[in-house]
Amino acid sequence: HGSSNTQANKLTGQEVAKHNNAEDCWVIIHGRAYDVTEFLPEHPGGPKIILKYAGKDGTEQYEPIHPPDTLDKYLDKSKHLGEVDMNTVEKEEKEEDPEEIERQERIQRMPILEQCYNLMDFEAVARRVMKKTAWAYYSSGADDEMTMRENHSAFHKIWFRPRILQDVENIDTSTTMLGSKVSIPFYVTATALGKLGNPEGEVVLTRGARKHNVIQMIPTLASCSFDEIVDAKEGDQVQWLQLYVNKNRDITKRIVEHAESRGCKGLFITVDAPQLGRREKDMRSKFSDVGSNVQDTGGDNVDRSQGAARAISSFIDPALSWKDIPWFKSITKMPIILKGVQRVEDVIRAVSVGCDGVVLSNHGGRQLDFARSGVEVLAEVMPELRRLGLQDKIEVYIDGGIRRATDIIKALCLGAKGVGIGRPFLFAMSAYGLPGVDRAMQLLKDEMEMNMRLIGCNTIDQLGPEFVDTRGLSMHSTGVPSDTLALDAYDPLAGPREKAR
Ligand code: PYR
Repeated sequence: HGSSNTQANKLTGQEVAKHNNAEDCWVIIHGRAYDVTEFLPEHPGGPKIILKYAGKDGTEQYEPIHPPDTLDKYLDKSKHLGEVDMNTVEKEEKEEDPEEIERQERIQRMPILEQCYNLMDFEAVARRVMKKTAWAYYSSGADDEMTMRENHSAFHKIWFRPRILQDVENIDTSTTMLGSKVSIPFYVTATALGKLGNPEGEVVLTRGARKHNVIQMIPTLASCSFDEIVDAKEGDQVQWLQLYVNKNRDITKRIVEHAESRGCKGLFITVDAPQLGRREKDMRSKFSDVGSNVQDTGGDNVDRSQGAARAISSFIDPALSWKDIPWFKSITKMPIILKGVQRVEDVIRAVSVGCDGVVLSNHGGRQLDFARSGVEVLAEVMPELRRLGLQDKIEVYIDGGIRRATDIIKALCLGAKGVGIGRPFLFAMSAYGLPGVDRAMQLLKDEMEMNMRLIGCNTIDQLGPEFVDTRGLSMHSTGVPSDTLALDAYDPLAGPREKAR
């Protein structure tokens, strides 16, 4: 390309535009040109999406779904062609997309933040204002989405047995998780592709977590790089790492060692996703433009037309097994927690191989449909651990469907050390940015204090199984038909609705 360099040795748009096909493909990302011809068949998101930008500027598509170090990490330096004089690059005429125009109108009519009174409200707003593909990726569950909905409704089958006259003037919701003090027993669990919801991505959650003194679990498949998310923390703020285990264990070892050196206080190995589930909403939205945190060049037979989840996950090792746990223990001093345990036998096995914790989770209903809710599994696990005298050998967490502080309290009564919350913070961030995340966390804190008071407990260690009635928990059918007479008479709350059109 040397001959065509113009002023200040920059490439011109015209020069780049000549390399516009599968045999010879250059693209511009953030003002620099790259020769991706040989990389095309290896792109985890498939070659098609790159070819759409062959000879052109692909930054806008690229940005939300690739951590900033992607090109340095995965494209040989010889293919980095240098700066482009962006004044010489033809601006694409953007067609007016009617869907996007409508979305912008909905954003204009968004309820103000103070109209959101609970976590569901953020979700209702996010649904209206997010880009369709982004909403589809975040909100989708596996298959018929039975487990996804069960996660939330499982909490409706647990009822309280509050106690009275306890002097509940002072309430303290603080506790510890894996030895770290937190102000309230929830953590921000790992969720992928944060920049789909907010241009700044996961660091927004880092800031929210800091403000409220809660722990953030950093996802392997974040939009921001791992280091950006760690750099965004302050002081003694605590972060954990969620790990997808790569077929190439050298890569995994590097990730784990780096996380430990950067101060991560827990290694959460995802064990419920040897292959990512089938999320049809995501697939339907034809999310072909993906490739977050690409860890593998695997040009094998990955089907790349199946939505964001499939496209970003081809590196995950389905051969991961119990035999690997000693190896993890040999490469890190971080506590090891298995994320995605779904039966009591596996909790006991996790104790016996020396794990420090488990997260009873079905991955937000995004993996095996008809997996039971974390809270139902919890109710099965804790009595058995107590019977075996193992209850203090391991910290038990749950995630999935938690939308209210009463859900958190129910889980803690049943013996959970804490709960993970994922989508609600993503939706708060997508709709309202950091102020949304801040408000969502504050709402949970306020609900928590009030409800602790109302069941008659001042501190977290007072919560126990005697405060809940779980007899309905194993019923997977709806016990009570809807009261249609009452429905006619009932005035629903005015939610965060849009103003009249
Ligand atoms: C998910 O989409 O559920 C991932 O964990 C990547």
